[in-house]
Amino acid sequence: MSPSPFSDPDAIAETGVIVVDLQGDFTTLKQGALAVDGADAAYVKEVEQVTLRLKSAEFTLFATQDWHPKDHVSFFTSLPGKQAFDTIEIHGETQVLWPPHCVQDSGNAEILINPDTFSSVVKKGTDSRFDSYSGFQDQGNTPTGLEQLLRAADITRVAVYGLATDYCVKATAMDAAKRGFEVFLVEDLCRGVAPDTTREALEEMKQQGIHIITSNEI
Ligand code: VGL
Ligand code: ZN
Repeated sequence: MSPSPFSDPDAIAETGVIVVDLQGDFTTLKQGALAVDGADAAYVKEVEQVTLRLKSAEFTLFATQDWHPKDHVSFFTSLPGKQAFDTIEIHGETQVLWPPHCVQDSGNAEILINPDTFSSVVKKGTDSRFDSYSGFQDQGNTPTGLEQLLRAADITRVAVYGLATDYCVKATAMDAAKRGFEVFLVEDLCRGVAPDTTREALEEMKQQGIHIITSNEI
């Protein structure tokens, strides 16, 4: 077995950990509006434990937070006659219309790990006109600031996990790879909205050169 790329202090200093959208609305634990299968109490506890272990090991930790205004374009309630999970075309892309979720300042928009754990929490999807699955930029190409934070911390490599594998985790990992970071997707700390799109997401990430690993490898 090759040595873990995370074992020596220099490697750890260059590695950022990005915890994606670990928020009540995506969990069954908090009976979220967009609860993802398997995002239950045991899952959240495991993510928290591993994240705290990585903090003790001195990785630099980042979190993304879906943070939508009440009238957000991705909510089915923003369009007359639409239902949850209908799809429409916006800006030439297919947009799933979600139940309202992660509404700014609502309890279920809170991150389920103490925010002080992270060196930064990056909010996304804050513009009512654009969705933002990626933690790096929204669909109107406005950056969130995450890339600058990673560069300022001299990070070249990222480990990514959280919710949901087939949407925000995938988009964030793919965007990191496109920006030249070496990306490790921690599969056992992710849960997906649907099995088929989750399988496809893992395949697409592999093809992009993203390493698919498990939490015991980091
Ligand atoms: C997400 C759907 C809508 C996610 C966010 O975090 O994967 N999915 N907004
Ligand atoms: Zn959202």
